[in-house]
Amino acid sequence: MAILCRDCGYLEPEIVEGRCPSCASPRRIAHAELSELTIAHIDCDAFYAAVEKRDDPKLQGKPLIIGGGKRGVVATACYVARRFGVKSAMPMFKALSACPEAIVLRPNMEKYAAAGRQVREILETATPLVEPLSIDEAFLDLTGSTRLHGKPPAAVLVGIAKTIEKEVGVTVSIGLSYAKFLAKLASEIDKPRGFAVIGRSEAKVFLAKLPVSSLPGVGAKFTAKLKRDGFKTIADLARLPTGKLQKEYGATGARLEDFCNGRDPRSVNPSRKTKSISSEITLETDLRDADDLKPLLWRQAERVSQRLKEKGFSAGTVVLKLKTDTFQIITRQRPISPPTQLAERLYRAAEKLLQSELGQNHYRLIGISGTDLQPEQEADAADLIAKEELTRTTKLESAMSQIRAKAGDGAIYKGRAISLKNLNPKT
Ligand code: DCP
Ligand code: MG
Repeated sequence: MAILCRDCGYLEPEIVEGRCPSCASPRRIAHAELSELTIAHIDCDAFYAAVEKRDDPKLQGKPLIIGGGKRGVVATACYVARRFGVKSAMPMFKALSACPEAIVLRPNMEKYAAAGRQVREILETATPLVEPLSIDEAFLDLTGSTRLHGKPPAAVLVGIAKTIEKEVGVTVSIGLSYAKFLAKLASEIDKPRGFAVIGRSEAKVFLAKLPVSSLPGVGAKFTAKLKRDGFKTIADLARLPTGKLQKEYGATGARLEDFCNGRDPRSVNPSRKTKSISSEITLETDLRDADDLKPLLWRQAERVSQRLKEKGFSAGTVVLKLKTDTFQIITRQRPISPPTQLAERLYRAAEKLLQSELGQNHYRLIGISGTDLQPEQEADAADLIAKEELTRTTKLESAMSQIRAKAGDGAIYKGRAISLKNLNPKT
């Protein structure tokens, strides 16, 4: 039975009672499989709130809720506020009646995205096998990394948690196991600043008592169906004969049979498919007029077009993103057929979407994404667009790309982007 110090990562092969012999910390974790387990899930604690507390020492120790706005719900609450029963997705009025002294802040997504990226970069120093799941969590596969690091994954993970605390200023919880979904369940066990292990020896016993909704892919609807069919806990599923779940629920059932028996065939997959290509700009002054917004929109269309071409994609849907001066995010989308790589076509679709949003708000951010990505071979199929228009647009755009490649990004603007130069945007 090995024992790991959660503060300094010191790992002893045998349990020695008391504090860590290396750093005297009492925070130690013992497990027979500690040196063998390689799949980890790392999740930041009360992420948005942690970033805000990092940036404002006056918030330390106080109950803090991030949320509000039009939706009027809690995005997250710090662990002080959670003691009063405040939870994510709770209506704000309910949260404030549970914890009237809570400080409420609106989310600052750009800040959280930057912190999330920083966390990811630290994870990637330990292994290239990092699979991000959301802004604040990722799976890591540290199989075969013991020689490189000179220590087993459990000790490497302690180091990662310390680096994140020091460099990003937020804390994380770690789950360590041999399978992805078990690592994710483990990271929940001991939050915040947690480190929990689920080994092969206890996986089935651990799972048995959990509700079926703890399994990946079992959402509210499927949970209700399983309940109607008499299955409440994972043990209820695990005791079925082999093949029964597949017979009842098809491929989903087969997956469930794996999970409820502590098996997860999914590997940690760092190359998550690109789902969208986007470009956005935050403005120094909030803008509302078409004449000001359209040149910016054109510039984003050009950037998205450029990236689509670089990555060999075309976009089947164009999404317009706007953020109002009160930080509400508006997204509007429109299919584009045939899919495109051309700035001109991206722009025209986005412009139509923008047209319906004009006059209602001042905007502090405007952006375009190309989603529903298709291979570039399907882009701008000539027989489906007026031929003359297509060749003119393609020729013009490729000439502009060439000039930019030689002379830099600011070298050439199409007419509608000229007024950009006067706007002096932030990014
Ligand atoms: N989030 C949100 N709305 C939700 C849930 C989450 O806006 N219903 C946001 C706020 C969270 C962030 O996503 O800070 C990460 O989600 P988590 O579920 O990991 O929650 P936290 O990190 O806040 O808390 P925990 O310590 O439980 O992980
Ligand atoms: Mg989290």
